[in-house]
Amino acid sequence: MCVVCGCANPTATHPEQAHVAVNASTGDLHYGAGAARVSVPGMSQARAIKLEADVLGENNHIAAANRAHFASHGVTAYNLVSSPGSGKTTLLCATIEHLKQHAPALPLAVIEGDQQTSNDADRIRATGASAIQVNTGKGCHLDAQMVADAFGRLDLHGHSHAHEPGTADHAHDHHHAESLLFIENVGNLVCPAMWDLGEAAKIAILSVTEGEDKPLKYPDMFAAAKLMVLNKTDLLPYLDFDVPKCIEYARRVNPGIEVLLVSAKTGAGLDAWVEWLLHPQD
Ligand SMILES: Nc1nc2c(ncn2[C@@H]2O[C@H](COP(=O)(O)OP(=O)(O)OP(=O)(O)O)[C@@H](O)[C@H]2O)c(=O)[nH]1
Ligand SMILES: [Zn+2]
Ligand SMILES: [Zn+2]
Ligand SMILES: [Zn+2]
Ligand SMILES: [Zn+2]
Repeated sequence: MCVVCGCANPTATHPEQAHVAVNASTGDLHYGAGAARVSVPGMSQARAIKLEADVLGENNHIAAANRAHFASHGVTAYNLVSSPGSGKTTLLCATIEHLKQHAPALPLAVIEGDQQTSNDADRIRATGASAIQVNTGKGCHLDAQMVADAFGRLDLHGHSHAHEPGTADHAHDHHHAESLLFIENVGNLVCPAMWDLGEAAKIAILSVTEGEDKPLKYPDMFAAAKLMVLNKTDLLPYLDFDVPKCIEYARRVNPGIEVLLVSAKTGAGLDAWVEWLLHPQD
């Protein structure tokens, strides 16, 4: 039945507002069962689909330009996505220290996304690496334009030549050394999955304190990720987290997803993690 007016069949009665599916035996509500996979009060499913296509279409256009721009500078970009507090910044700081030892000549930089504060960019800059903080205010994810704007301000971009303002066109190809750009997205396991930033890969960081069922509860994120990093493994002895089950859940939503176990705190697993970052195609 429809929760809005109590009628028996929302799909039949309100074809433009088929926004919620109700489980007949439990009464559970599913607002993502319609064609748009999302419900917006007062908006039809068709309109929601159109709006999403328009917004994401423009974003995808900018993301494609970012991807070409990164390639022309020899930059491999990774988009780190997770819930708040999974350890993205801690892992990045540990990764930067690790790379200082093992690949000291490798240029790298970080774009830090958060709603507010420059805490994370300050933590990255304290390692000596360059970072730009992007605050989104009420926004809950980074978009491709934000990344384009931030990338242009990084040393990594390192132009001796000038761009045409507002474009990423180059009159010539760069032959720079390989370099890494880490983009730490806003802590949010939901919508960053939809937003292409021009990255080579999305990397989902899941800390073992969050529960092994997260890939099933937030499938879009784990479906979008090339790699799942299980962080805070130093805490496993104190938790009931089931690692094989978590990996099985992640592969249920994304059969091809790769998995690494790390502790940003102890450094366990960082060798394999850094190896992956340097050779993502292997
Ligand atoms: N025990 C343990 N704690 C960790 C580990 N990695 C991060 N932490 C802790 O987890 C907390 C959150 O870490 P952050 O690095 O700030 O997490 P984040 O994902 O960057 O958080 P947001 O940017 O707010 O989304 C901090 O207290 C870290 O010290 C780890 O491997 N083991
Ligand atoms: Zn109704
Ligand atoms: Zn952070
Ligand atoms: Zn969002
Ligand atoms: Zn450029």
